[in-house]
Amino acid sequence: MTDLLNKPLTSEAGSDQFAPTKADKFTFGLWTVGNRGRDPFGDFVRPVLNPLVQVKKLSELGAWGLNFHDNDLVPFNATPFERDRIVKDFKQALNDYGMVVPMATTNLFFHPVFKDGAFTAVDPGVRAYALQKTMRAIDLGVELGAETYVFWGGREGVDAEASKDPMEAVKRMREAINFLCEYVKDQGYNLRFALEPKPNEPRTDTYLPTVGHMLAFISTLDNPDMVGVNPEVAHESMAGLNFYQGVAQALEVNKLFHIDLNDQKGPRYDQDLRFGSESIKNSFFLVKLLEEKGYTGPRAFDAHAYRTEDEAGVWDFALGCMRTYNMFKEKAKRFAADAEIQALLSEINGGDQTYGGLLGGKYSPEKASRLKGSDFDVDKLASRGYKYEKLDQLTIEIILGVR
Ligand SMILES: [Mn+2]
Repeated sequence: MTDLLNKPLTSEAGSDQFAPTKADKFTFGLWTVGNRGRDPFGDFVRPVLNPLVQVKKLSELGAWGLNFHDNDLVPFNATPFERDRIVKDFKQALNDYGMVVPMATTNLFFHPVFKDGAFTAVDPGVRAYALQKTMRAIDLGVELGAETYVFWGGREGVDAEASKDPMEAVKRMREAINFLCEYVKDQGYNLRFALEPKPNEPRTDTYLPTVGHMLAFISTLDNPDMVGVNPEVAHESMAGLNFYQGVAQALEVNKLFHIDLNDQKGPRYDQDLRFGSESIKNSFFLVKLLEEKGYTGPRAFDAHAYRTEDEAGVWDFALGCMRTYNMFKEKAKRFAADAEIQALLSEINGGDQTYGGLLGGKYSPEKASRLKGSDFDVDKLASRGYKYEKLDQLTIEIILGVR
């Protein structure tokens, strides 16, 4: 490995205030920088990038850690001997370059056995095999230090609607997650699950398609405290939803266990673009939320370089994700420190928030009676100007760097 590891860096991390550091807690999936640019219409455009090289280069660029699907690291058909050798070398590289593995996951979508899904497949043999593969992958993740385990239901969906009962599918998913939670408890692992929704692709429709569906599903599990969500920018955007707001709802109920950062242009196929490269305003509010509202987990990038890029372009992509996050972090600080914006926000949100004691707190018959008997000057309330045009323009001026 020495030759590979001594290859010079192709991109400079930079030394300005936006240069990523390990304190920023940036992580990348092995499948992200390792993405070889294959798509449904064209073959690989980049050679295999050895995981040990990824560890070194990402560390030098300022990343904190790496995530993987079981088969990103250990090939599907590896023997136990090969597995142990690969894991030993990977652990050594993590140690050498001060990198961590905060999250791991299972590939339950690539091999043809999973063409009808995994936990929700109609074939019981496939469902049982998916549980076995996941338990083994959980063991692997925990061995490398993972404390969060992600479930993206890659092919947990349907093409022929008549083929599956969607209520049965949700029950099967619940049974699988319940079983695997018990497995984690049985093993004494310090591991939480994060469920990742996606509305479609590769299946025509995927079960549990959005953050909202997932949060509702989690409340029906045997161990709901062990399970949260892993929202991905592109996935929620494919459903035409406001990612920032979905993440906020998850955070508000302490269910944001992990987050997959990338970008997406409109409700199309899953583009996994460089973070902040397209939806600049939504990305700004997302970073502002994560930085100001107590999210302490990894800032994980689940994206890949354009198919036009060679290896140098891959490192440009990785550094770009991290620098852009830090630029938005700086913009959020400017927003918080801007006297005019803060005065405007105070004015917008000012006034007696209890409205003379009619709002806030719990229901009481007395409060209900007072509310029903109150006189409201509806015309006065309706005539208010909210100054949102001014506020939004000031926000744009912060983001575009003129304030
Ligand atoms: Mn994606």
